[in-house]
Amino acid sequence: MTIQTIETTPYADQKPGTSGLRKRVSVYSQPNYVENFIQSIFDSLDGYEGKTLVIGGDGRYYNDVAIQKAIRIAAANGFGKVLVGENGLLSTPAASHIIRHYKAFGGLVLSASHNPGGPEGDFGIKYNIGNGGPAPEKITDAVFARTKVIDSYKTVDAPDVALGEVGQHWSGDMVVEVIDPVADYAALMKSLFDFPAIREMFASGFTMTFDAMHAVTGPYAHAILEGMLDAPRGTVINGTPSPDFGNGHPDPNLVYCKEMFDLLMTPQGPDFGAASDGDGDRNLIIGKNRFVTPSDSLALLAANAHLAPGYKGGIAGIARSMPTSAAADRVAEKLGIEMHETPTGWKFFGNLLDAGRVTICGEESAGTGSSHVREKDGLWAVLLWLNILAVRKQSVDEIVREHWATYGRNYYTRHDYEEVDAAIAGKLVEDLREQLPSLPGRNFGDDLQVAYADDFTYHDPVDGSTSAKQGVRIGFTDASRIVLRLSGTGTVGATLRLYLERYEAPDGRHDLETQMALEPLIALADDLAGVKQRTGRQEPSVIT
Ligand code: G16
Repeated sequence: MTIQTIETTPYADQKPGTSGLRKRVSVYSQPNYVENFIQSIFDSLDGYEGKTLVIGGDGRYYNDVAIQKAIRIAAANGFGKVLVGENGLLSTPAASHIIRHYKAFGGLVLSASHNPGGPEGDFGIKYNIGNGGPAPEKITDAVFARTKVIDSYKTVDAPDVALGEVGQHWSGDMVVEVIDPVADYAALMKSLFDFPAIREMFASGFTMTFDAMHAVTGPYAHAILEGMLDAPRGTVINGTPSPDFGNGHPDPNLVYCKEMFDLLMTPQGPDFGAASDGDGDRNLIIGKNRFVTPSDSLALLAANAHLAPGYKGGIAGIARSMPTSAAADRVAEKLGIEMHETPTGWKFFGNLLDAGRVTICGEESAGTGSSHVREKDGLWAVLLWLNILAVRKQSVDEIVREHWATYGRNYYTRHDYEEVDAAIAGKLVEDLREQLPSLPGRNFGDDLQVAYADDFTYHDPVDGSTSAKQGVRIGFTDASRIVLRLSGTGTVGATLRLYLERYEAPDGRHDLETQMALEPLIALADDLAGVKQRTGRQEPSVIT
Protein backbone atom coordinates (compact mmCIF):
# COMPACT_ATOMS: atom_id res chain seq x y z
CA MET A 1 0.00 0.00 0.00
CA THR A 2 1.33 3.44 -0.85
CA ILE A 3 0.54 6.13 1.68
CA GLN A 4 0.58 9.54 0.10
CA THR A 5 1.09 12.77 1.99
CA ILE A 6 -0.62 15.56 0.10
CA GLU A 7 0.12 19.21 0.77
CA THR A 8 -2.86 21.43 1.48
CA THR A 9 -3.76 24.89 2.69
CA PRO A 10 -6.24 25.62 5.50
CA TYR A 11 -9.81 26.87 5.13
CA ALA A 12 -10.91 29.46 7.67
CA ASP A 13 -14.56 28.36 7.88
CA GLN A 14 -14.39 24.79 9.24
CA LYS A 15 -15.81 25.47 12.70
CA PRO A 16 -18.21 22.67 13.68
CA GLY A 17 -21.66 24.00 14.68
CA THR A 18 -24.44 22.54 16.81
CA SER A 19 -24.03 19.25 14.98
CA GLY A 20 -20.86 18.91 12.93
CA LEU A 21 -19.74 20.98 9.94
CA ARG A 22 -22.67 21.83 7.67
CA LYS A 23 -22.04 23.71 4.44
CA ARG A 24 -23.36 24.01 0.93
CA VAL A 25 -22.23 21.20 -1.40
CA SER A 26 -20.46 23.91 -3.44
CA VAL A 27 -18.32 24.71 -0.38
CA TYR A 28 -17.59 21.04 0.35
CA SER A 29 -16.61 20.46 -3.30
CA GLN A 30 -13.66 22.88 -3.09
CA PRO A 31 -10.27 21.21 -3.46
CA ASN A 32 -9.26 19.33 -0.30
CA TYR A 33 -12.18 20.73 1.73
CA VAL A 34 -13.36 17.26 2.82
CA GLU A 35 -9.78 15.99 3.16
CA ASN A 36 -8.72 18.90 5.39
CA PHE A 37 -11.67 18.42 7.71
CA ILE A 38 -11.36 14.65 8.07
CA GLN A 39 -7.60 14.80 8.56
CA SER A 40 -8.13 17.51 11.19
CA ILE A 41 -10.56 15.19 13.00
CA PHE A 42 -8.05 12.34 13.01
CA ASP A 43 -5.26 14.70 14.07
CA SER A 44 -7.36 15.64 17.10
CA LEU A 45 -7.78 12.02 18.27
CA ASP A 46 -5.40 9.64 20.01
CA GLY A 47 -5.04 5.90 19.97
CA TYR A 48 -7.13 4.84 16.99
CA GLU A 49 -4.40 2.87 15.20
CA GLY A 50 -5.68 -0.58 14.27
CA LYS A 51 -9.17 0.24 15.61
CA THR A 52 -12.54 0.33 13.85
CA LEU A 53 -14.18 3.40 12.36
CA VAL A 54 -17.87 3.46 11.37
CA ILE A 55 -18.86 5.51 8.32
CA GLY A 56 -22.41 6.14 7.22
CA GLY A 57 -24.53 8.84 5.72
CA ASP A 58 -28.07 9.77 4.85
CA GLY A 59 -27.63 9.13 1.13
CA ARG A 60 -27.65 12.77 0.13
CA TYR A 61 -25.82 14.16 -2.88
CA TYR A 62 -22.01 14.01 -2.42
CA ASN A 63 -22.21 11.19 0.18
CA ASP A 64 -20.62 8.69 -2.19
CA VAL A 65 -17.74 11.02 -3.07
CA ALA A 66 -17.05 11.96 0.54
CA ILE A 67 -17.25 8.35 1.80
CA GLN A 68 -14.63 7.13 -0.68
CA LYS A 69 -12.33 9.96 0.39
CA ALA A 70 -12.97 9.19 4.08
CA ILE A 71 -12.14 5.50 3.58
CA ARG A 72 -8.81 6.31 1.93
CA ILE A 73 -7.85 8.85 4.59
CA ALA A 74 -8.79 6.39 7.36
CA ALA A 75 -6.65 3.69 5.73
CA ALA A 76 -3.66 6.02 5.40
CA ASN A 77 -3.97 7.17 9.01
CA GLY A 78 -3.81 3.62 10.35
CA PHE A 79 -7.37 2.59 11.21
CA GLY A 80 -7.62 -1.22 11.19
CA LYS A 81 -11.12 -1.49 9.83
CA VAL A 82 -14.01 0.57 8.50
CA LEU A 83 -17.63 -0.52 8.89
CA VAL A 84 -19.79 1.19 6.30
CA GLY A 85 -23.48 0.83 5.51
CA GLU A 86 -24.50 -0.67 2.17
CA ASN A 87 -24.55 2.08 -0.45
CA GLY A 88 -23.07 4.34 2.20
CA LEU A 89 -26.36 4.46 4.11
CA LEU A 90 -26.70 4.53 7.87
CA SER A 91 -29.28 6.60 9.69
CA THR A 92 -27.71 8.73 12.41
CA PRO A 93 -29.21 6.63 15.25
CA ALA A 94 -28.20 3.42 13.46
CA ALA A 95 -24.64 4.74 13.12
CA SER A 96 -24.65 5.45 16.84
CA HIS A 97 -25.84 1.92 17.55
CA ILE A 98 -23.27 0.34 15.20
CA ILE A 99 -20.45 2.25 16.93
CA ARG A 100 -21.63 0.98 20.32
CA HIS A 101 -22.56 -2.53 19.24
CA TYR A 102 -19.23 -3.27 17.52
CA LYS A 103 -17.23 -1.27 20.08
CA ALA A 104 -15.76 0.91 17.35
CA PHE A 105 -13.34 3.72 18.15
CA GLY A 106 -15.74 6.27 16.65
CA GLY A 107 -17.60 7.15 13.50
CA LEU A 108 -18.11 9.68 10.75
CA VAL A 109 -21.73 10.60 10.16
CA LEU A 110 -22.20 12.27 6.79
CA SER A 111 -25.37 14.32 6.81
CA ALA A 112 -26.83 17.79 6.88
CA SER A 113 -29.86 16.36 8.64
CA HIS A 114 -33.12 18.04 7.63
CA ASN A 115 -31.46 20.57 5.29
CA PRO A 116 -32.23 20.16 1.57
CA GLY A 117 -29.86 18.04 -0.53
CA GLY A 118 -28.74 17.94 -4.15
CA PRO A 119 -25.95 19.86 -5.91
CA GLU A 120 -27.41 23.17 -4.70
CA GLY A 121 -28.21 21.80 -1.24
CA ASP A 122 -26.25 21.13 1.93
CA PHE A 123 -23.77 18.52 3.08
CA GLY A 124 -22.24 17.79 6.46
CA ILE A 125 -19.69 15.75 8.38
CA LYS A 126 -19.85 15.00 12.08
CA TYR A 127 -17.53 12.92 14.23
CA ASN A 128 -19.02 10.64 16.90
CA ILE A 129 -16.97 9.20 19.73
CA GLY A 130 -16.84 5.62 21.04
CA ASN A 131 -20.00 6.01 23.16
CA GLY A 132 -21.85 6.52 19.87
CA GLY A 133 -22.60 10.19 20.50
CA PRO A 134 -21.49 13.43 18.87
CA ALA A 135 -18.01 14.55 19.91
CA PRO A 136 -18.04 16.90 22.91
CA GLU A 137 -16.88 20.50 22.58
CA LYS A 138 -13.34 19.77 23.72
CA ILE A 139 -12.89 17.62 20.60
CA THR A 140 -14.78 19.89 18.18
CA ASP A 141 -12.75 22.86 19.46
CA ALA A 142 -9.52 20.92 18.84
CA VAL A 143 -10.69 19.98 15.35
CA PHE A 144 -11.43 23.61 14.52
CA ALA A 145 -8.02 24.69 15.83
CA ARG A 146 -6.36 22.05 13.65
CA THR A 147 -8.29 23.07 10.50
CA LYS A 148 -6.79 26.53 10.82
CA VAL A 149 -3.20 25.33 10.50
CA ILE A 150 -3.37 22.04 8.61
CA ASP A 151 -0.74 21.78 5.88
CA SER A 152 -1.08 18.17 4.69
CA TYR A 153 -3.30 15.13 4.76
CA LYS A 154 -2.70 11.42 4.24
CA THR A 155 -4.45 9.17 1.76
CA VAL A 156 -3.83 5.86 0.00
CA ASP A 157 -3.55 5.08 -3.66
CA ALA A 158 -6.45 2.59 -3.74
CA PRO A 159 -9.53 2.16 -5.93
CA ASP A 160 -13.07 3.00 -4.78
CA VAL A 161 -14.72 0.39 -2.56
CA ALA A 162 -17.84 -1.24 -4.07
CA LEU A 163 -20.30 0.10 -1.48
CA GLY A 164 -23.21 -1.73 -3.12
CA GLU A 165 -21.75 -5.14 -2.22
CA VAL A 166 -22.27 -6.32 1.35
CA GLY A 167 -19.19 -8.16 2.59
CA GLN A 168 -15.47 -7.71 3.07
CA HIS A 169 -13.40 -5.36 0.92
CA TRP A 170 -10.01 -3.70 1.25
CA SER A 171 -8.65 -0.19 0.94
CA GLY A 172 -4.88 -0.50 1.02
CA ASP A 173 -4.12 -2.63 4.11
CA MET A 174 -7.38 -1.74 5.84
CA VAL A 175 -10.46 -3.98 5.86
CA VAL A 176 -13.68 -2.34 4.76
CA GLU A 177 -16.78 -4.25 5.82
CA VAL A 178 -19.92 -3.21 3.96
CA ILE A 179 -22.84 -4.05 6.26
CA ASP A 180 -26.62 -4.26 6.08
CA PRO A 181 -27.62 -0.83 7.46
CA VAL A 182 -30.92 -2.04 8.95
CA ALA A 183 -30.44 -5.45 10.62
CA ASP A 184 -28.64 -4.51 13.87
CA TYR A 185 -30.83 -1.48 14.41
CA ALA A 186 -34.04 -3.45 13.81
CA ALA A 187 -32.92 -6.07 16.35
CA LEU A 188 -32.32 -3.31 18.90
CA MET A 189 -35.82 -1.91 18.37
CA LYS A 190 -37.29 -5.39 18.77
CA SER A 191 -35.52 -5.75 22.11
CA LEU A 192 -37.03 -2.49 23.43
CA PHE A 193 -40.65 -2.59 22.34
CA ASP A 194 -43.64 -4.88 22.60
CA PHE A 195 -43.72 -5.95 18.96
CA PRO A 196 -46.50 -8.56 19.47
CA ALA A 197 -48.82 -5.90 20.97
CA ILE A 198 -48.11 -3.46 18.13
CA ARG A 199 -48.60 -6.22 15.55
CA GLU A 200 -51.93 -7.07 17.18
CA MET A 201 -52.96 -3.39 16.99
CA PHE A 202 -52.24 -3.29 13.24
CA ALA A 203 -54.05 -6.61 12.78
CA SER A 204 -57.15 -5.19 14.42
CA GLY A 205 -57.35 -2.35 11.89
CA PHE A 206 -55.19 0.45 13.32
CA THR A 207 -53.89 2.59 10.45
CA MET A 208 -50.87 4.84 10.14
CA THR A 209 -48.83 6.73 7.57
CA PHE A 210 -45.10 7.07 7.97
CA ASP A 211 -43.50 9.65 5.70
CA ALA A 212 -39.82 8.82 5.16
CA MET A 213 -39.46 12.00 3.10
CA HIS A 214 -37.31 10.24 0.43
CA ALA A 215 -34.61 10.07 3.08
CA VAL A 216 -32.67 7.47 5.03
CA THR A 217 -35.45 6.04 7.24
CA GLY A 218 -37.23 4.51 4.23
CA PRO A 219 -35.43 1.13 4.38
CA TYR A 220 -35.67 1.03 8.19
CA ALA A 221 -39.39 1.85 8.22
CA HIS A 222 -40.21 -0.63 5.45
CA ALA A 223 -38.34 -3.39 7.29
CA ILE A 224 -39.67 -2.66 10.78
CA LEU A 225 -43.20 -1.31 10.28
CA GLU A 226 -44.27 -3.29 7.23
CA GLY A 227 -41.87 -6.24 7.59
CA MET A 228 -41.71 -7.02 11.32
CA LEU A 229 -44.92 -5.39 12.55
CA ASP A 230 -47.13 -6.36 9.59
CA ALA A 231 -48.44 -2.86 8.95
CA PRO A 232 -50.11 -2.94 5.53
CA ARG A 233 -47.90 -2.22 2.50
CA GLY A 234 -48.22 1.47 1.68
CA THR A 235 -48.03 2.48 5.35
CA VAL A 236 -44.57 3.87 4.56
CA ILE A 237 -44.61 6.61 1.93
CA ASN A 238 -41.66 8.24 0.15
CA GLY A 239 -39.63 5.27 1.36
CA THR A 240 -36.80 5.20 -1.17
CA PRO A 241 -33.82 7.40 -0.28
CA SER A 242 -32.85 9.83 -3.02
CA PRO A 243 -29.81 12.13 -3.20
CA ASP A 244 -32.00 15.25 -3.36
CA PHE A 245 -34.84 13.88 -1.21
CA GLY A 246 -37.21 13.88 -4.16
CA ASN A 247 -36.36 17.56 -4.59
CA GLY A 248 -37.95 18.17 -1.20
CA HIS A 249 -37.00 19.50 2.20
CA PRO A 250 -36.64 16.51 4.56
CA ASP A 251 -37.68 18.38 7.68
CA PRO A 252 -40.57 16.67 9.50
CA ASN A 253 -42.56 19.71 10.56
CA LEU A 254 -46.00 21.10 9.81
CA VAL A 255 -44.69 23.08 6.85
CA TYR A 256 -43.03 20.23 4.95
CA CYS A 257 -45.50 17.54 6.08
CA LYS A 258 -48.57 19.70 5.59
CA GLU A 259 -50.31 17.18 3.33
CA MET A 260 -50.05 14.47 5.95
CA PHE A 261 -51.17 16.86 8.68
CA ASP A 262 -54.24 17.86 6.65
CA LEU A 263 -55.08 14.20 6.06
CA LEU A 264 -54.87 13.42 9.79
CA MET A 265 -57.34 16.20 10.48
CA THR A 266 -60.03 14.48 8.38
CA PRO A 267 -62.24 11.50 9.32
CA GLN A 268 -60.90 9.53 6.32
CA GLY A 269 -57.28 9.95 7.46
CA PRO A 270 -55.33 7.25 9.32
CA ASP A 271 -55.25 6.94 13.10
CA PHE A 272 -51.63 7.98 13.37
CA GLY A 273 -49.14 9.91 11.26
CA ALA A 274 -45.39 10.16 11.70
CA ALA A 275 -42.33 11.28 9.79
CA SER A 276 -38.58 11.42 10.13
CA ASP A 277 -35.94 13.69 8.64
CA GLY A 278 -32.98 13.39 6.24
CA ASP A 279 -30.79 11.33 8.57
CA GLY A 280 -33.51 9.69 10.65
CA ASP A 281 -32.98 11.29 14.02
CA ARG A 282 -35.93 13.69 14.13
CA ASN A 283 -39.60 12.77 14.42
CA LEU A 284 -43.02 14.23 13.83
CA ILE A 285 -46.02 12.78 15.66
CA ILE A 286 -49.62 13.50 14.67
CA GLY A 287 -52.70 11.68 15.93
CA LYS A 288 -56.14 11.99 14.44
CA ASN A 289 -57.06 15.64 15.04
CA ARG A 290 -54.06 16.11 17.29
CA PHE A 291 -50.55 17.37 16.50
CA VAL A 292 -48.17 16.61 19.36
CA THR A 293 -45.49 19.25 19.86
CA PRO A 294 -41.98 17.80 20.31
CA SER A 295 -41.83 19.22 23.84
CA ASP A 296 -45.13 17.55 24.76
CA SER A 297 -44.02 14.36 23.05
CA LEU A 298 -40.93 14.23 25.26
CA ALA A 299 -43.07 14.63 28.38
CA LEU A 300 -45.61 12.03 27.23
CA LEU A 301 -42.98 9.48 26.25
CA ALA A 302 -41.22 9.92 29.58
CA ALA A 303 -44.49 9.56 31.52
CA ASN A 304 -45.45 6.38 29.62
CA ALA A 305 -42.10 4.76 28.87
CA HIS A 306 -42.64 2.07 31.52
CA LEU A 307 -45.30 0.56 29.22
CA ALA A 308 -42.54 -0.61 26.86
CA PRO A 309 -40.52 -3.70 27.86
CA GLY A 310 -37.17 -1.89 27.45
CA TYR A 311 -38.16 0.67 30.12
CA LYS A 312 -40.41 -1.39 32.36
CA GLY A 313 -38.20 -0.81 35.38
CA GLY A 314 -38.77 2.97 35.07
CA ILE A 315 -36.46 5.73 33.90
CA ALA A 316 -33.55 7.20 35.81
CA GLY A 317 -34.04 10.80 34.75
CA ILE A 318 -34.94 13.14 31.90
CA ALA A 319 -32.88 15.77 30.12
CA ARG A 320 -34.07 18.46 27.75
CA SER A 321 -32.38 21.29 25.91
CA MET A 322 -32.90 24.69 27.49
CA PRO A 323 -35.30 26.06 24.81
CA THR A 324 -37.51 22.94 25.07
CA SER A 325 -40.67 23.53 27.10
CA ALA A 326 -40.78 22.59 30.76
CA ALA A 327 -43.56 20.00 30.21
CA ALA A 328 -41.11 17.17 30.92
CA ASP A 329 -39.99 18.83 34.16
CA ARG A 330 -43.44 18.25 35.62
CA VAL A 331 -43.26 14.55 34.74
CA ALA A 332 -39.82 14.24 36.35
CA GLU A 333 -41.10 15.97 39.46
CA LYS A 334 -44.04 13.58 39.74
CA LEU A 335 -41.85 10.53 39.14
CA GLY A 336 -39.29 11.84 41.64
CA ILE A 337 -36.42 11.48 39.15
CA GLU A 338 -33.57 13.76 38.02
CA MET A 339 -34.28 16.51 35.49
CA HIS A 340 -31.52 18.26 33.54
CA GLU A 341 -31.54 21.36 31.34
CA THR A 342 -28.72 21.41 28.79
CA PRO A 343 -27.71 23.67 25.89
CA THR A 344 -29.06 22.94 22.41
CA GLY A 345 -27.19 20.04 20.79
CA TRP A 346 -27.44 16.31 21.39
CA LYS A 347 -23.77 16.19 22.38
CA PHE A 348 -24.65 17.70 25.76
CA PHE A 349 -26.75 14.64 26.72
CA GLY A 350 -23.87 12.19 26.29
CA ASN A 351 -22.28 12.54 29.74
CA LEU A 352 -25.63 12.32 31.54
CA LEU A 353 -26.58 9.17 29.60
CA ASP A 354 -23.16 7.57 30.10
CA ALA A 355 -23.35 8.27 33.83
CA GLY A 356 -26.80 6.63 34.01
CA ARG A 357 -28.36 9.81 35.36
CA VAL A 358 -30.95 10.13 32.60
CA THR A 359 -32.73 7.61 30.39
CA ILE A 360 -34.82 9.82 28.10
CA CYS A 361 -33.74 13.04 26.40
CA GLY A 362 -35.47 15.42 24.05
CA GLU A 363 -35.44 18.71 22.29
CA GLU A 364 -38.00 21.10 20.88
CA SER A 365 -36.33 20.63 17.49
CA ALA A 366 -38.26 17.39 16.93
CA GLY A 367 -35.77 15.10 18.64
CA THR A 368 -36.32 12.47 21.30
CA GLY A 369 -34.17 9.53 22.25
CA SER A 370 -32.99 7.37 25.08
CA SER A 371 -30.00 5.58 26.49
CA HIS A 372 -30.29 2.86 23.80
CA VAL A 373 -28.03 5.01 21.56
CA ARG A 374 -26.34 8.40 21.91
CA GLU A 375 -28.28 10.26 19.23
CA LYS A 376 -31.88 11.26 18.98
CA ASP A 377 -33.86 8.62 17.17
CA GLY A 378 -36.88 9.26 14.94
CA LEU A 379 -38.13 5.69 14.49
CA TRP A 380 -37.53 4.90 18.16
CA ALA A 381 -39.92 7.72 19.09
CA VAL A 382 -42.50 6.46 16.59
CA LEU A 383 -42.22 2.90 17.93
CA LEU A 384 -42.49 4.02 21.55
CA TRP A 385 -45.64 5.94 20.62
CA LEU A 386 -47.02 2.83 18.89
CA ASN A 387 -46.18 0.74 21.94
CA ILE A 388 -48.01 3.19 24.22
CA LEU A 389 -51.03 3.31 21.90
CA ALA A 390 -51.13 -0.50 21.74
CA VAL A 391 -51.06 -0.85 25.53
CA ARG A 392 -53.31 2.05 26.51
CA LYS A 393 -55.80 1.36 23.70
CA GLN A 394 -56.65 5.06 23.50
CA SER A 395 -56.23 7.62 20.72
CA VAL A 396 -53.33 10.07 20.66
CA ASP A 397 -55.78 12.88 21.35
CA GLU A 398 -57.18 11.17 24.45
CA ILE A 399 -53.71 10.45 25.78
CA VAL A 400 -52.58 14.05 25.23
CA ARG A 401 -55.67 15.50 26.90
CA GLU A 402 -55.33 13.21 29.90
CA HIS A 403 -51.70 14.26 30.19
CA TRP A 404 -52.64 17.94 30.28
CA ALA A 405 -55.39 17.27 32.81
CA THR A 406 -52.77 15.67 35.05
CA TYR A 407 -49.74 17.92 34.55
CA GLY A 408 -51.11 21.09 32.95
CA ARG A 409 -50.36 22.30 29.44
CA ASN A 410 -47.26 24.15 28.29
CA TYR A 411 -48.38 26.14 25.25
CA TYR A 412 -45.30 26.37 23.09
CA THR A 413 -44.13 27.71 19.75
CA ARG A 414 -40.90 28.49 17.92
CA HIS A 415 -40.56 31.32 15.41
CA ASP A 416 -37.60 31.10 13.03
CA TYR A 417 -36.22 34.01 11.03
CA GLU A 418 -33.98 32.35 8.46
CA GLU A 419 -31.12 33.74 6.38
CA VAL A 420 -30.99 37.00 8.31
CA ASP A 421 -27.90 39.16 7.85
CA ALA A 422 -25.41 37.69 10.35
CA ALA A 423 -24.18 41.09 11.62
CA ILE A 424 -27.74 42.31 12.26
CA ALA A 425 -28.66 39.09 14.06
CA GLY A 426 -25.51 39.18 16.17
CA LYS A 427 -26.10 42.78 17.22
CA LEU A 428 -29.73 42.06 18.05
CA VAL A 429 -28.75 39.30 20.47
CA GLU A 430 -25.96 41.44 21.94
CA ASP A 431 -28.30 44.37 22.58
CA LEU A 432 -30.88 42.12 24.20
CA ARG A 433 -28.15 40.66 26.41
CA GLU A 434 -27.32 44.17 27.62
CA GLN A 435 -30.91 44.76 28.70
CA LEU A 436 -31.02 41.60 30.81
CA PRO A 437 -29.79 42.98 34.18
CA SER A 438 -32.54 45.65 34.13
CA LEU A 439 -35.42 43.23 33.51
CA PRO A 440 -36.00 41.20 36.71
CA GLY A 441 -38.92 42.59 38.71
CA ARG A 442 -40.33 44.60 35.78
CA ASN A 443 -44.00 44.23 34.87
CA PHE A 444 -45.30 43.99 31.33
CA GLY A 445 -49.03 44.23 30.66
CA ASP A 446 -51.37 43.02 33.39
CA ASP A 447 -49.86 39.70 34.31
CA LEU A 448 -46.29 39.36 33.15
CA GLN A 449 -43.63 39.99 35.77
CA VAL A 450 -40.02 39.08 35.00
CA ALA A 451 -38.64 36.55 37.48
CA TYR A 452 -35.19 36.16 35.91
CA ALA A 453 -33.32 37.19 32.77
CA ASP A 454 -29.96 35.73 31.79
CA ASP A 455 -27.81 34.19 29.10
CA PHE A 456 -27.89 30.45 29.78
CA THR A 457 -24.68 28.90 31.09
CA TYR A 458 -24.50 25.13 31.45
CA HIS A 459 -22.40 23.44 34.10
CA ASP A 460 -22.02 19.78 33.15
CA PRO A 461 -22.56 17.90 36.44
CA VAL A 462 -20.56 14.90 35.19
CA ASP A 463 -17.31 16.36 33.84
CA GLY A 464 -17.52 19.83 35.39
CA SER A 465 -17.17 21.65 32.05
CA THR A 466 -18.95 24.95 31.45
CA SER A 467 -20.65 26.17 28.27
CA ALA A 468 -21.60 29.85 28.29
CA LYS A 469 -23.76 32.06 26.06
CA GLN A 470 -26.19 29.30 25.14
CA GLY A 471 -29.25 31.50 24.66
CA VAL A 472 -31.00 34.46 26.23
CA ARG A 473 -33.89 33.54 28.50
CA ILE A 474 -36.45 35.76 30.13
CA GLY A 475 -38.61 33.91 32.63
CA PHE A 476 -41.80 35.23 34.23
CA THR A 477 -43.37 34.58 37.60
CA ASP A 478 -46.24 32.60 36.01
CA ALA A 479 -43.72 30.15 34.40
CA SER A 480 -44.03 31.81 30.98
CA ARG A 481 -40.76 32.17 29.10
CA ILE A 482 -39.17 33.93 26.14
CA VAL A 483 -35.94 32.43 24.75
CA LEU A 484 -33.85 33.80 21.91
CA ARG A 485 -30.76 32.28 20.33
CA LEU A 486 -28.95 31.95 17.03
CA SER A 487 -29.09 28.57 15.32
CA GLY A 488 -25.85 26.63 15.00
CA THR A 489 -26.96 24.56 12.02
CA GLY A 490 -27.78 27.08 9.28
CA THR A 491 -25.52 27.34 6.26
CA VAL A 492 -26.40 30.81 4.94
CA GLY A 493 -26.49 34.01 7.04
CA ALA A 494 -27.96 33.62 10.52
CA THR A 495 -31.15 31.96 11.71
CA LEU A 496 -32.76 33.65 14.65
CA ARG A 497 -34.87 31.37 16.82
CA LEU A 498 -37.47 32.76 19.17
CA TYR A 499 -39.04 30.25 21.57
CA LEU A 500 -42.21 31.12 23.49
CA GLU A 501 -43.88 29.21 26.28
CA ARG A 502 -46.79 29.70 28.66
CA TYR A 503 -48.05 27.32 31.34
CA GLU A 504 -51.71 26.57 31.97
CA ALA A 505 -52.55 24.58 35.13
CA PRO A 506 -54.29 21.15 35.03
CA ASP A 507 -57.68 22.76 35.59
CA GLY A 508 -56.99 25.65 33.16
CA ARG A 509 -57.95 26.13 29.50
CA HIS A 510 -56.26 23.58 27.27
CA ASP A 511 -58.14 24.19 24.04
CA LEU A 512 -56.78 27.54 22.92
CA GLU A 513 -55.12 27.93 19.54
CA THR A 514 -51.37 27.99 20.27
CA GLN A 515 -50.44 31.25 18.53
CA MET A 516 -53.41 33.00 20.14
CA ALA A 517 -52.51 31.64 23.56
CA LEU A 518 -48.98 33.01 23.17
CA GLU A 519 -49.88 36.32 21.52
CA PRO A 520 -48.92 38.61 24.46
CA LEU A 521 -45.52 36.93 24.76
CA ILE A 522 -44.91 37.08 21.01
CA ALA A 523 -45.63 40.82 21.03
CA LEU A 524 -43.47 41.42 24.10
CA ALA A 525 -40.54 39.48 22.63
CA ASP A 526 -40.67 41.65 19.56
CA ASP A 527 -40.80 44.84 21.66
CA LEU A 528 -37.79 43.78 23.71
CA ALA A 529 -35.62 42.46 20.87
CA GLY A 530 -36.92 44.51 17.94
CA VAL A 531 -36.84 41.46 15.66
CA LYS A 532 -39.20 42.78 13.00
CA GLN A 533 -37.81 46.28 12.92
CA ARG A 534 -34.14 45.22 12.81
CA THR A 535 -34.50 42.35 10.37
CA GLY A 536 -37.08 44.05 8.17
CA ARG A 537 -39.15 40.86 8.33
CA GLN A 538 -42.82 41.12 9.05
CA GLU A 539 -43.30 37.37 9.65
CA PRO A 540 -41.12 34.48 10.77
CA SER A 541 -39.92 32.19 7.93
CA VAL A 542 -41.18 29.12 9.77
CA ILE A 543 -43.52 28.74 12.74
CA THR A 544 -43.48 25.40 14.54
C1 G16 B 1 -29.21 19.36 15.46
C2 G16 B 1 -28.77 18.98 16.84
C3 G16 B 1 -29.89 19.24 17.82
C4 G16 B 1 -30.37 20.66 17.71
C5 G16 B 1 -30.75 20.98 16.27
C6 G16 B 1 -31.08 22.43 16.07
O1 G16 B 1 -30.21 18.52 15.04
O2 G16 B 1 -28.40 17.63 16.91
O3 G16 B 1 -29.40 18.96 19.08
O4 G16 B 1 -31.48 20.87 18.54
O5 G16 B 1 -29.67 20.69 15.43
O6 G16 B 1 -29.97 23.20 16.41
P1 G16 B 1 -29.93 24.76 16.11
O7 G16 B 1 -31.09 25.34 16.88
O8 G16 B 1 -28.60 25.21 16.60
O9 G16 B 1 -30.13 24.95 14.64
P2 G16 B 1 -30.18 17.88 13.58
O10 G16 B 1 -31.45 17.09 13.48
O11 G16 B 1 -30.13 19.06 12.65
O12 G16 B 1 -28.95 17.07 13.54
